[in-house]
Parts: sequence; structure tokens; C-alpha cells
Amino acid sequence: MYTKEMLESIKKVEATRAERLANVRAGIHPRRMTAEEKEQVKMENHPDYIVTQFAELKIGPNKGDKVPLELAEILQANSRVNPAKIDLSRTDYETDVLIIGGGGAGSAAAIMAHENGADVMIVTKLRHGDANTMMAEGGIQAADKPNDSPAQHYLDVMGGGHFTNVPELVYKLVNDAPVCIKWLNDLGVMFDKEADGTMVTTHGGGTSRKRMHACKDYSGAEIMRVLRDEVQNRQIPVVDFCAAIEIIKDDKGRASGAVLMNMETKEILIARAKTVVIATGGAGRMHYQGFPTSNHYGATADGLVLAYRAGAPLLYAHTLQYHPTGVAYPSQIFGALVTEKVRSIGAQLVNKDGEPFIYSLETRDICASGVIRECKRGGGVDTFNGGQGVWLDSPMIDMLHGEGTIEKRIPAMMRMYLKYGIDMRKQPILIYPTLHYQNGGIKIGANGMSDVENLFVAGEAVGGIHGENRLMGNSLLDIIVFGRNAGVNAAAAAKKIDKLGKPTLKHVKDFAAEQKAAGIKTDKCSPILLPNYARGAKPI
Ligand code: MEZ
Repeated sequence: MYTKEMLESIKKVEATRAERLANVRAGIHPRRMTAEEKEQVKMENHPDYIVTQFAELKIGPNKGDKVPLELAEILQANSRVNPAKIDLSRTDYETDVLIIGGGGAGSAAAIMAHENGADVMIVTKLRHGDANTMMAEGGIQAADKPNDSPAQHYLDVMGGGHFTNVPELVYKLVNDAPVCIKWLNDLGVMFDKEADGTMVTTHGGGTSRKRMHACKDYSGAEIMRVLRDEVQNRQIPVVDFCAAIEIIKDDKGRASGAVLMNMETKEILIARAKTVVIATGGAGRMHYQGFPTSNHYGATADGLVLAYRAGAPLLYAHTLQYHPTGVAYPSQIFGALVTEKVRSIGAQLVNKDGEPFIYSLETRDICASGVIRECKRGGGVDTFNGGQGVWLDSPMIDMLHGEGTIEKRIPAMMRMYLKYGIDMRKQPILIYPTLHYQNGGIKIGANGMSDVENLFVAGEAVGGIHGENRLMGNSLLDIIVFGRNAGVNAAAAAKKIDKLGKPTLKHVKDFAAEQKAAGIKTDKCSPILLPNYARGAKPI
């Protein structure tokens, strides 16, 4: 249900719609920005450029680098354990490959480690599948059509990341993509297909070819469903509600297990392993700069904390992705994702007067900056909380592609709004950027290993693949490509180890000493594991 003021503004959107539709039908879109204009809108509006929101790290492998204030606080916080009090002689779990995280990347890694003959187990702080993968909507990219190629995909990824991406990781991402789509399809993912079995593909922001494969607008949930089934079919052990709170190393400095905490009883457990894969996902629940988020409840940057304390450097931890279209209204779903697919299939961004102010499929950093600028300029519509939003003119979709398109292509989106009395087939929807993705993360090589021997990383916890800005659909892709890759290589590395070395938490002790020497005084413990929304409540 919209307010009176919103309904007045909708009338203006409707008044400009016929002309905008005619333009789109004639192939005329709002002008794309020049490189200089993009740089300017980003520098002046993107949250990554607000210098007061960043702090310099005083300790650890990235000492001297600037990261968001909230991340600096947890990277330099205290361990949840006193290493002197942890009994490393006990072994609660023993395996070849320990996977930390039960989302898409962790599950893909587990399947491939198992396929390659390793004993493998997953530990996850919530339940298997409670992860950002599940929340992904719009699709997964792969250059598998005759008019496309991995080389073309490579150029798009590099361009989207403003050429800051790590080339060898992008090379792997795009070259493995077609095989990964086939793998998922063969496992049973129900991709959208034409009657003859051809995959339906669409554009996303910054793509030069239609290569977005989707399962309506619940692509991630469908992929997670199938990966979880496959983990279960293979009888890979999964320990739910069990968080990793420190990496254990051996006397040679190699990762060789993790200190775990039972989330319900708080009991400390020890898992020993020949190799470890961090697949803990993103950080939206850190609510950087007070932004709402599209992320799963468990996205609290845990992997970055574990790896950092173990001595693994991060890459691009200063860059976050604010998805241009988060829900600005109604309040009950504030910050939830409005998939980019809504724009891919024809909805335009317009201001309170119904004027288009940006090409709707600019890359995400540019598009989000454009929305923020438009609101600052006075083109936004007031929302419930003193905030603002601009319109995403969703009725254009059915008008361009025929009645029933919204229901068929983005049914989850349609149902989400219907619950609050808004029919996006008939009325536009109000959006504003929402914290969606951590572009940066733990630095890895092409084999998926961090700078700590035998500590592998996959999924959103990795930094460098997408440079300083990721394109739509390359996250579901990277969790599969680099999840599988980490699984294969972690299994191979595990085979080279006959016997586990002597376990140690000396790195945790050393980190605490570094913290003290740098004069850092904090009562904060990390990883924080869960956000705490209760007023005055203590962290778990
Ligand atoms: O890759 C993503 O982040 C994605 C597909 C999101 C979306 O808009 O649906």
C-alpha cells in the first residue's frame, strides 16, 4: 500500500511511460555515461569513497591498509578463546578436508573433495544451506552460447571490475563457467529453458552478451537445493550449528583444523584435518555505514577474521557492493533484494517525476551511485524512515513482453510485493541501494590456496576475482568454479600428508601480542558469528 504522496508521484511515472516504452521499442535507452562521468558519480556518491568511514589496520598481514570501520574493529578484536586454555590433545572430529561453511561454495568444495577420494566434512554455524547462495535471485553467468565466448566474458568481468581484478582468477572463472553450468544441469538444477531445451539467457548490468542463466528469480535457492541433495547423497557428514572460531595450524605453519564452538551449548570442540577450506560467505550483516542488507543472517565476515588471525592477507577489503535496487518501501522488507533481473527484462529507473536519470543496466557501482545522487539532488520519493527511494517502473515488463511475463520470469519478486498490497505488474516499486556483497576478501592463488599453506578459500570470502566491482551472476558462478577448485586442490594437498603435525594456536597468541604492542584496547571478540539486533544485548 502506498502513501498519498507516493501515489501522486506514481501518476507522474505513468504520465511519462508511453513515451519511454516507445523509445525502448525503438531501441532508444537513456544515454550511457562516459568513463569520466562514471568516475565522477562514483567518487562523489559511492559509500566506498567516504573516507571517514574507513580505518587503517594497525596489525596483521594488511597493516597500513584501510578497511571499513566495522571490519577494522573485528579484524583487530580479541579471539573468542584463550589459546592457553584450549586442549589441543583432544580430537572431536578428524578428517582429510575440513570445510567451514555450508553454502554453495562449501558444498561444491565438499562434493569435489569427496569425488577426488578425500574424507571430507562440513561444519556450519547455522544449517546446511543457510547462506547467501540461497538468497541469490537473478542468475549465473556462463559464455556457452554460439555468439559468446569465455574471452568475451573475460573482458566484461575485467571491465566491470575496472581492471583491478586478478587476471588468473578471472581466466579460471570464465573458462570453467560452461563446464560448471553443465555440471549443475546434470546434477538436476532446473534452469529456465525453451521448449527445445535451449537455456534461456538474459543480460545483466555490464554484460556484452546475454549469458545470464536463471531458475526464474530463485536461482540460488534452486542451486543450493541440488548441491545439498548431492552432499547428502554422498553421505558427507555435515555438522550444523557449529561455528569455526579459530584455525588450528601444525608445527610447520600449515592449516590443520579448527577450534569449533557449538552454537547452542557453547561447548568448544576440536576438528583436526589435513587441509581446511574457508567458505564462510560474505559480510552484509555487518551493516557497513548503517546500510540495510540483502544478505543472509549469518553473513558476518567470519572467514576474513579466521584467515587474518592465521596470517593470510586480504585483498580489496575496502570495496563493498551496494546493490542498486534494494527495497526502500515497505518497511517490513527494507533492504531486501530486488533482483537485477527486473531491470534486465525491461523495468526502468525513474525519479519522482517519472524521468529516467540513468541507463538502468550500468554496472552496479555506477548504478547505485546514480541512485544515491538522484536522491541527493531531490529526485527521490520520501519513505517511511526519513529515507528516500526512486521508482523502478516494473509494469513496463509486461507491457514490453506481454502479460504474464512478470509472473513467469520473476514470480518470487511478485509474491514478495503482493504480501504487502503492492502489485508490481500494475504499480512501480520504490528502491534504494542495499549492502549486497563484499568484493574483497582473502587473497588466493589460482589453486584456491591462501598465503597460509593448506588453507583454501572459496566463495564470497575470496578477494580479487571481481576486483573492485562484481557483475550480476558472477557470484553464483564463482562459488561453483572456485568451490569445485578448492575441493579438488584441498583433496590433492591432503593426499600428500601422511600424518597430522603437532597442533598449535601460537598464531593466536602472537596476534594478541601484536595487538597489545600496537596499543589496541578492545573488549570486542571475533568472529562475531551473528548480528545482534536486540538493544543493549551482549554478543553471543
Ligand atoms: O549476482 C548477483 O548478485 C545477483 C544475481 C543478484 C540479483 O540481482 O539477482
